[in-house]
Amino acid sequence: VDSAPGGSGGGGDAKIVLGFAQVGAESGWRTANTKSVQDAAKDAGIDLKFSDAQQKQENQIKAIRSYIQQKVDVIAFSPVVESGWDTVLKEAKTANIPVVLTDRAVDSADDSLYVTFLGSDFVAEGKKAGDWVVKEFADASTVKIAQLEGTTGSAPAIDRAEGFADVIKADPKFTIVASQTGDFTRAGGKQVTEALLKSNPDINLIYAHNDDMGLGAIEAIEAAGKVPGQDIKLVTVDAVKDGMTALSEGKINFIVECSPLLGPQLMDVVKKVKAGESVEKRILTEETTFTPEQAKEALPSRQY
Ligand code: GYE
Repeated sequence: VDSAPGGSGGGGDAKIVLGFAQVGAESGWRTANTKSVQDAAKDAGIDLKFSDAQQKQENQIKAIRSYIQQKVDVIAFSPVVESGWDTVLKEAKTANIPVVLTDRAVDSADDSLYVTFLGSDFVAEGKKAGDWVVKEFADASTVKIAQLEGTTGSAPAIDRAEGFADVIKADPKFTIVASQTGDFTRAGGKQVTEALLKSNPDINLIYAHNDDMGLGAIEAIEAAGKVPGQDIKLVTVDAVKDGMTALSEGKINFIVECSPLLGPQLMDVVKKVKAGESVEKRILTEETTFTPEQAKEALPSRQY
């Protein structure tokens, strides 16, 4: 008997419809994250509506509004910056559409505007980078650091800077002599580093908020006739394949992992939310760190 209510003639339960507003395609991390979300939706039998905001908040807001209009079951998004979301989140709430934050957080005071936040602890990542720097430069008397920041106002840029600063401030021999955004892109990292090497040719270390900016920095360092990983050391965050390759070659010295494979966890949350089950307000992803030796071992089986 064909008794499925509201189905579109297929005879089964109607599929869950998920609207996902992605940040963009700014980095290797983001590409892997998008693939993870798309593959996991397929595996879970969830109907995914996907949009790419090209790193612009206004595009993300438009996408979320269109998902509200289409009456999707759940909205998930990775907020490009932390602030400015309350209005659109209230619109979703009024329409009774639950919102899941993935990867990046918002700074809204009212946490009833979203069901949960699924993603990494970016402050912890910054601390891990700082801990490595403290050990690596244990015998140095002064250490000049340049920081390549992620997208201005984004949770990972704010938190990775904070965690790192917290650790290195314990010893005055560490100074951040320059800190600028490269917008999480390779081109941005290259451009900022080019200028930086002119104004601060004697820096000892670059801390880049992601691998892509670190890879851009490597190009700029080599073009300036210096050896990345030796003349100027590099520590980055993400551990995507290109970053891990540079690490295994000694061009990057240390990488703090940030996993982009959030898709399966996201689909679990979406199913639970749709079924009216409760979920944790904060869901953390598990991560590690890599040295060049560990990168060589991990690379052959690396998924992204
Ligand atoms: O580290 C960076 C990407 O939000 C954690 O965004 C993510 C960051 C990631 O562009 O590569």
